Amino acid sequence: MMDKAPHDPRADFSLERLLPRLKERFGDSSDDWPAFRERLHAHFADAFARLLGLYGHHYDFFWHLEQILCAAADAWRDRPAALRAIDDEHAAAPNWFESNAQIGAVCYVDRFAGTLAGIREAVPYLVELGVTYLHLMPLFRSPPGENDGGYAVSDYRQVNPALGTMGELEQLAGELRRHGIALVVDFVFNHTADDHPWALAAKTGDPHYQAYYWMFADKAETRQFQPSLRAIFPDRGSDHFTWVDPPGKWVWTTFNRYQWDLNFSNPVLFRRMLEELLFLANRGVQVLRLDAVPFIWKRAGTPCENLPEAHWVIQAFNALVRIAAPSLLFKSEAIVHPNDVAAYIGPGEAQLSYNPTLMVELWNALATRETDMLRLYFDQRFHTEPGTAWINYLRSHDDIGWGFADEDAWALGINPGDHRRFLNDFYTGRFPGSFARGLPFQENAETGDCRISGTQSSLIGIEKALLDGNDHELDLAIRRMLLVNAVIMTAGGIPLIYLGDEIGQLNDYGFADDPPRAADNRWAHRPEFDWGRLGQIRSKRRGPKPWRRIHDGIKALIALRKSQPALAGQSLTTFPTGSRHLLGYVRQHGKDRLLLAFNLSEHRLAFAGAELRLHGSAYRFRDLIGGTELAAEGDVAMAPYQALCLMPLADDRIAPQ
Ligand code: OTU
Repeated sequence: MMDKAPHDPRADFSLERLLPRLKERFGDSSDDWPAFRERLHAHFADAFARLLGLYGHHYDFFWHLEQILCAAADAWRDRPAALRAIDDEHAAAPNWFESNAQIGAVCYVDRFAGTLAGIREAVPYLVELGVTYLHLMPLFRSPPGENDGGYAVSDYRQVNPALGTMGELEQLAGELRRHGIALVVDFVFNHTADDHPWALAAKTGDPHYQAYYWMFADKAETRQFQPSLRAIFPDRGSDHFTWVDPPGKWVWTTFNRYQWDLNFSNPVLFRRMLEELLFLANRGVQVLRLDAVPFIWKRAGTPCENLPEAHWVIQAFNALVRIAAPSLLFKSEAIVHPNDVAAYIGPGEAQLSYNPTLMVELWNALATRETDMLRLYFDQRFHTEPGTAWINYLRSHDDIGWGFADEDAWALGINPGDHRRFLNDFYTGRFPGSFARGLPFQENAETGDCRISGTQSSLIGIEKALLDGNDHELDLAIRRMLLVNAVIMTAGGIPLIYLGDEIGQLNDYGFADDPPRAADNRWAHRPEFDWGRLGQIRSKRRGPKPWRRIHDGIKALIALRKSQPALAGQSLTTFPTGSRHLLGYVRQHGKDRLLLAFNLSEHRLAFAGAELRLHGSAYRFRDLIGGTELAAEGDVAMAPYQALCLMPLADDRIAPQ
């Protein structure tokens, strides 16, 4: 006889047993309970399966489960009416974020507008730009001095006093909402700052709080992990563990030594972080950017990146959010191998995700003037499930690391290691003929590897052309910039602008003189927003030329995106172009269809007209970027770095008989 798998009696757990306990949280008079109960029934199975997988081996698992569900119940009970209205609105249109009207922007509060009050004053500019999604970079209380740009959080419930208060953030969320802008903030949940109250309690020796982190009395215990870990910030050395005294222990610190990794294998920590997460949801935040997701689960003998349990933690959070704050979305930040990036995006996990792969493929195409790897990317990796969207961007507040898939490079006969060295040389400006002026970030002495810092303008050639006083190069650089922005605006998902890039801001080298920032050259591409320049661009005299051309060009692309329903969603199909320097894709949404064509080189080239006719089912097109009509009788000439957005025009000759 075959052995049957032993029956796990815990899986028979019935939610009914917990209902009386949860109902109590709402008191007698409340109308809130029925709605909560309904969503609990809809999503409990998902939450339960994930929590059982993560914490089922704890003898007191059901007590933890009850505590976790009570936290969800409390959050729903306390959820403000205005946010419940959004919950209803989004329940009726759950895929609102797939609309072509969506435009994202990201900034540091202080560097863009000084304070939260400053952000409120900047709302008219954001509205004018067409922004519908605003990511304010970490704005929570942080240690003074070095704090990794706020990514060391001392208190998730307190805004950095220099920027404002939690009350102001809540007000701002409401004001943004009234202007159709969703507020996005970070959930830095892999680590806290070493002065978070939990860390301070752990320092005094309290074992309850020490169990929130990864702490080891004996260095030998860390050796079950250390050999298989990857150095994220090699400048600080390769040891992931930091000696802290008191309490005389080794603390796991993946990033900087003052950022202590949280221990999600502890169900109490999971619940405490759920409470922080739901607290932020109830302040009016509509999207939480989940920072550093690959690192949240650790297991000895593995790289401790992208482990299955990291996904289960996010899926459990997501199921609980569906119950307690249903309109909140997650955006994952995983800057890893393309397969691993894609694994976090899904309706039951992170609905949104940064798209670092597309970003890297675009910079690669600009450096090489070749589109093969970009096309391979679109064909094989860009597609995601319905109910999800990529956040497509050209650069963030972080460095650029060459995270294309080695196998994609090999498939095209490119040696990935050599090619990464070339890209580093190119974007630091060391490669002969390079147009870029980036900085090498975290150069690894052992491997020679590095990543790249730089603003969009500095990386794309504007800084160099201005320094060289070369008008021809400046013209090419601006065309290049508008070309990649045209890809971002038309490829689907949500395009994300780092505020300042739309007015062409260059690297700011001043960080080198400011001690807390000097060692981190990512500050070069986090300049203070140049409101003076924006004022000039908008003035009657219409300001200095390159900035105006960049700004007007990007605004026109935003307007194009917003006016074309074909650009909603993410359905994208590439087609042959007749040249490896050219890229072509079809965007289709419902019955609307547009053809996009790009010349990634500084040479005039001919685009295969037969392909345009075939994929557009037309001979004539209107180019929505240049505003002209164009006949594809033969091949179509494309100017250096030209982007075409072609709307097929009805044509008698191919009308059905
Ligand atoms: C993130 O980035 C943030 O974006 C950084 O600004 C922070 O310094 C860091 O977390 C720590 O909070 O290594 O180079 O795969 O690559 O989370 C940037 C994800 C980073 C990591 C990413 C991390």
